[in-house]
Amino acid sequence: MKRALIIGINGQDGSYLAELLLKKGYAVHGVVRRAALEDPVHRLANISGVQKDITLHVGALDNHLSIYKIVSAVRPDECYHLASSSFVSYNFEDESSILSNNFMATHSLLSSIKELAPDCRVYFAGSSEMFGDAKASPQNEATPFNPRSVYGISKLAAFHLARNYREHHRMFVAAGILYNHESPRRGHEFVTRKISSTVAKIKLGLASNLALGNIDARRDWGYAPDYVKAMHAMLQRSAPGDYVVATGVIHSVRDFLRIAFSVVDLDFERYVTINPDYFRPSEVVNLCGDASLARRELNWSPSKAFGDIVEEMVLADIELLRRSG
Ligand code: GDR
Repeated sequence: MKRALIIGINGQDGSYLAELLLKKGYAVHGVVRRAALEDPVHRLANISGVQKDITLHVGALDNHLSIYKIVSAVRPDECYHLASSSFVSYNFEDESSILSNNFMATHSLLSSIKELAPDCRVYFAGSSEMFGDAKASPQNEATPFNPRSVYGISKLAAFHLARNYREHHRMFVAAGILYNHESPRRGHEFVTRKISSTVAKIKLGLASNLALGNIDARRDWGYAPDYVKAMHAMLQRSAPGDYVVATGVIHSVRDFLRIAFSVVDLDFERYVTINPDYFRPSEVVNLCGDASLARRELNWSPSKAFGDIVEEMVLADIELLRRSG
């Protein structure tokens, strides 16, 4: 039985990946923060369906020894590094923790694996934010990086570190360059879930307004359960590589809004207000991924159309609210 270790197992991607690996017969271990164990109803909700089938370890990403001890206890065959500060914040106050959580934590993990389980195959979660203000569109693995946020810079630095462990230490480290991917398990701080959960509240009479920033911002939005399949496929290759994972289709926040409100037969123009506080000082405008390499080498393709993702998210949030009374 193969052992997999998922850092950040209770997040959107970690939870879908845990389900996928359990189905494939893996022994699944996951790392969560102590605070998550103390508030399982909220913070372990994504893995509540599989919690009895997995082994959880408490770890702090900013504590090298805690990561080292977990790798030592699990000795994984595959390790998926999904935990990070994932909100693209432009606040100066967040910069230090973003750099530490995304770069230094990656170093703790890679160096621990090198010492304790050098044959372990590692997946590193890179991001389209590494392309930032991209000079070409669509982007593929050869497009130059041009990050425009501290988040993008932290991911790019960690990506180079991951490549360095691959090339210099001859470890199997694969990197996904993932574009936005959504689902009913998406965190509420991201625009898609903010919209779907507020539309559900408006439908049930629990809210009357949705305040957003730049609704003309455009993204390449895919479906999270598809994206974890690509992560797993990367670690089954004979050699590690970097892969763009994206749909190649871009939509605006406005498109998302229009569909989300139409699912409940409402017109978004009547409910949405624009709040300049939510605008970003530098918006990434050209992010659209070319996943040809993933299609060719991983046999990967997106399964769900944009409109169907939006609809699933809105209906799931309505159901969630109804169940919680
Ligand atoms: P992003 O996702 O920054 O692309 O990062 P997010 O959903 O936060 O923003 C998408 C776009 O929506 C616009 N927007 C708003 N965004 C938020 N969060 N809240 C609002 O009220 C709002 N109004 C408009 C934003 O300006 C932006 O253009 C995600 C994360 O998952 C990263 O971790 C990941 O690396 C990248 O996707 C790929």
